[in-house]
Amino acid sequence: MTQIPARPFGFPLARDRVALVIIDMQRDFVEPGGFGASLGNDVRPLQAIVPTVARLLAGFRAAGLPIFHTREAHRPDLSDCPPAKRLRGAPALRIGDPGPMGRVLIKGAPGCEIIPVLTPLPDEPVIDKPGKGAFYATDLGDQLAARGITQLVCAGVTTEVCVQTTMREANDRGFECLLATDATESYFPSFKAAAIEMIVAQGGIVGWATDTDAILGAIN
Ligand code: TIU
Repeated sequence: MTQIPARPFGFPLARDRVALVIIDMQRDFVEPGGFGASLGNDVRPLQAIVPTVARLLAGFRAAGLPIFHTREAHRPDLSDCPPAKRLRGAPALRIGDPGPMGRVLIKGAPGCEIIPVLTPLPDEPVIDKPGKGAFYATDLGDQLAARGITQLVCAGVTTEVCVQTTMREANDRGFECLLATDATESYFPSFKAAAIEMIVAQGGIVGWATDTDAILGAIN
């Protein structure tokens, strides 16, 4: 068994049971004028990880390993968006409002699409999720179980919101999760750092963390 150098200790890679999950690399989070920006955030730090996420994606494709993509995406009638989520705070644009990239976080809107450089291939499932975690109200768990996947390499945005929530959901479902630390980003550098520490603390209470080179070195 290959061990990937990681924190808090080597990740015991099971090559036949691992998948990459790229979380919410959508225009709405990464580009100006989207949901992330409407919440008052500077999106540039998220743009900076795009080449690294692309390298991780290319490595999984080259290795012939399964890849899942997620999107935070709601139905046009907002029936899967609780008012408590839509009405929270005072964003410049709420979920469902028309913005420069179409309706914010609504399936089919240009802003809801994954950024072009990371466009999923036809055999790579795209999980539309109404929550922050990718398991809540989706069939991700069933899809992973059907393929015998028990380990997730996690990347995407934002580290302490949708990525960490998804890792916690996965951890509780028995998955071993490895975060690619340079293929994830937050609008808040200190939150990213804290999220990584929370994940690896206490003997890997949520999972493991390492960089993209370590992961690519093990799978290819
Ligand atoms: N606001 C924020 O940091 N994140 C989200 O709302 N969604 C995701 O993290 N995808």
